[in-house]
Amino acid sequence: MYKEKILNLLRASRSAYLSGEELARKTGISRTMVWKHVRALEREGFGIEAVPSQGYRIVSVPDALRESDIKPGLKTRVIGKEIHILSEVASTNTLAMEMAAKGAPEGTAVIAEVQTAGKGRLGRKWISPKGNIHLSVILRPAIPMHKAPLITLMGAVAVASAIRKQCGLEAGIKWPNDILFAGKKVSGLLTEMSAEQDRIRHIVLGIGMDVNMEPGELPEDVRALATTLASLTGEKIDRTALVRQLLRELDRWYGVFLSNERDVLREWQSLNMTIGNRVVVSGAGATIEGLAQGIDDEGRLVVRQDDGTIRTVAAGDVTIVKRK
Ligand code: BT5
Repeated sequence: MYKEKILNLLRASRSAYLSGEELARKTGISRTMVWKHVRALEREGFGIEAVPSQGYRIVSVPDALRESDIKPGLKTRVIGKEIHILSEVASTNTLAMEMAAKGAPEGTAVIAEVQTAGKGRLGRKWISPKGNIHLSVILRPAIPMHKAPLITLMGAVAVASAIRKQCGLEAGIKWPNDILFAGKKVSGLLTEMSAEQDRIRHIVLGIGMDVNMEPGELPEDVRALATTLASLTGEKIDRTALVRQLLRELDRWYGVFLSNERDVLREWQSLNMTIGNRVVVSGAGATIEGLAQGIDDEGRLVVRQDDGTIRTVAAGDVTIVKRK
């Protein structure tokens, strides 16, 4: 427990040194004990620099995701109360849907290092190599079915906020499910649902993030449209810290969503980079072109065509043809 506290303090201070004295004071143990725990962390694969007059700081972390690193001090209300980590799975979304059907509690998170059959929307593939984050959470909101698409928007807000907080990158959202930086995709979301009549049984919100993978892992056509957080920041990302931040942001925004979905829509608007631009929306039957005017209460995209007709689109792929 003290070891985890020390680790969390060191993680939180990122590149700044924390003195042995401060660590001892904050954890309530002696400086010698602090040193012993630091040594134990080193044996677990953490690179910790110790400078006599300044203190300790983390210089490298083991890259594997472990529940024992993610859980301590997480303090979320719902999300991540149960965490399942797998080294390999076909798809975390498929597994989470199965677990949800068998009664897994709300907030259960399924994480995989590698997916062998990662899913995108509309039967597309999500390439899921080692070094990235593949996470699905089980949700059981008491909302009518037509509100379910808002869960994707809520998830996008949480992902963009986690990236901003953890990596310092001002990522934006492209309707409905892409997180972009400088026009390139760093994360995609896939929401699946099980429902009967108008009652939602459960929703699985799946998040794929391109974090530390080698860009060469992606086929050339996809590579041209994607990027990784590591290449954007120029340094390897602490995936554990990022997963923790993501679980916290999901917890926070899911809570906001349940109490007032308009607050989520407002935040989405401020992070979005679709509205106000000329767009082409495809994949929703006919292709629609026009000005992306906004989103409605159900998260659908409202497009004004050149002849003045207003079209509302529930699903599709957006290409921004002209920025405002
Ligand atoms: C998405 O679909 O963006 C949803 C991706 C959701 C992935 C997560 S990972 C955890 C959970 N478990 C799953 O099985 N899935 C979820 P869509 O908007 O349809 O985009 C798919 C398209 O993105 C593909 O057709 C490729 O062009 C491109 N793509 C595939 N892999 C990519 C990657 N790793 N990074 C960026 N783009 C990728």
